[in-house]
Amino acid sequence: MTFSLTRRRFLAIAGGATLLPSAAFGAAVETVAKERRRMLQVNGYAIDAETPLDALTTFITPNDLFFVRHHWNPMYPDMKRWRLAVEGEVEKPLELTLADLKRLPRAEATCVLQCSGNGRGLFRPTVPGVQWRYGALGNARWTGARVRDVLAKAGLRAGARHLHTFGSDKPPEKVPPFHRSLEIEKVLQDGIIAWEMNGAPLPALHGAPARLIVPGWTGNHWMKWLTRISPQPEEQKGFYMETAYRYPEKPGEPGQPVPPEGMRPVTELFVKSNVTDYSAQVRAGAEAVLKGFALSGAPDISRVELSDDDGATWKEAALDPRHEPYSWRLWSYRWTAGAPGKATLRVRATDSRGGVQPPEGVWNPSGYLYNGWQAVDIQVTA
Ligand SMILES: Nc1nc2c(c(=O)[nH]1)N[C@H]1C(S)=C(S)[C@@H](COP(=O)(O)O)O[C@H]1N2
Ligand SMILES: [Mo]
Repeated sequence: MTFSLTRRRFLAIAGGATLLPSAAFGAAVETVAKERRRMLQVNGYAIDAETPLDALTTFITPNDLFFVRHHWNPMYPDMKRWRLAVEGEVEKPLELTLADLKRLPRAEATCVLQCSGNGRGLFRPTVPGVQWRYGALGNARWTGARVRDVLAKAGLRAGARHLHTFGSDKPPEKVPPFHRSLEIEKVLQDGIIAWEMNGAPLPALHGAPARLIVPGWTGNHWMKWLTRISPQPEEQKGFYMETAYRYPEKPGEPGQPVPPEGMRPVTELFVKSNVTDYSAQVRAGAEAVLKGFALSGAPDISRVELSDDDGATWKEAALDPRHEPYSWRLWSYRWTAGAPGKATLRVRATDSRGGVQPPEGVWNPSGYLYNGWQAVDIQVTA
C-alpha cells in the first residue's frame, strides 16, 4: 500500500480533520491484508454476505468488507427525489431533503452493527434461516443527524411510544414488507439517521442515502434506504414485528417451539468475543499471539479472558485503548505454549454491566444472538 493511499484512507476515517500526531496516525491507518480481503456469500437471493473473521482485525471495518444483509433485492431510492417523511404523532409533518438533514447538528458514533442472526449456523439443533457463522457484524463510524433533533423539528407529541420505520425496498408479491418499529425512548436517547459510513457517503448496499443507527441494538432495527419515520402510540404490526425478530423471555428446551406469548422483541446485543488472528502452529515454550474483538449491548467491555483448560482457569487479555459506547473493543493475548500436542484456547468477554459471555449460546427457535465461547486449536510442536 502506497503512502498516498494510506493517507487518503486516514483522512476519510478522520472525516477530513487535520493531521494528528503520529501515534494516532499509526492507529488510524490499520488496513486488512490483501490476502484476507474477501467476503463469504451465504445466500444466493437476496444479497447476504459475511466477513471472514480473519478480515475483522481492524477497529474500523472497511465499507467494502462490511457484511451485507438484505431481505430481498433492494429498490434503491432515486437520490435526486429522495425525501424523508416525518409523520404520525407530530405537530408538523415534514418532508426533509438530505440537505435539510445536514443542516441539523452533526452526530457521530462508532458502534457495532450486528445481525440478530449472526451465529445462527452454530446452533444445534439447526434452525431455519440464513446460516450465518461469525461474520455478520462490523464496527463503523456513522455520521448523521440525531433522531431526537429530527423529531423535535417536527414537534413530537407526548403520546408517541414507538417509532415506526420504513425503507424503500419492496418484497416480491405476497411476501410481507420489512416494516419495523422500536421504542421511542431508545431512538431519542442515541438513534442517528446516518448518511455517512466511515467518512464516505453511505454505500447503496448499506442503505443510501440514509439509514437508522441504533447503537447497541441488533441490525434488524437499523432500517436501510429510510424513507419514512412515524412516531405512534403502538408497535408496528406485521410479520417482521409479530413473528420474526422475537426471542424467548425464558429459554425453553433446545429444538422445542416457544408459544408466541412467551416471545419478546430482540433488542440489545449479547456480550461476546471472537478470535480474528492467531498462529495455528507454535513451538513448545514459545509465545503465540491471539487477537480478536469483543462487544456487547452494554456500552463497554470491561474484560476479555482466555482459557487453555476448557474454561477451568482464565487469564486476562490486553484491551486496545480505542473504544466508544457500543463500539467493539479489540484485544490481544500472549499465550505461552506448553507441551507438544494440540491445545484448545477459548475466549470470553465481560461487559461494563458485569454480563459474562456464557459457554454456549442459548438455543432459540429463530437462532438469534449466538454468543457461545469460540475455541481455536493451536498445534504445539516439539
Ligand atoms: N430497508 C431494509 N433495511 C434493513 C434490512 C432490509 O432488508 N431492508 N435488513 C436489516 C437487517 S436484518 C440487518 S442485519 C441490517 C444489515 O445492514 P447491512 O447490510 O448494512 O450490513 O440491515 C437492516 N435494515
Ligand atoms: Mo439481520
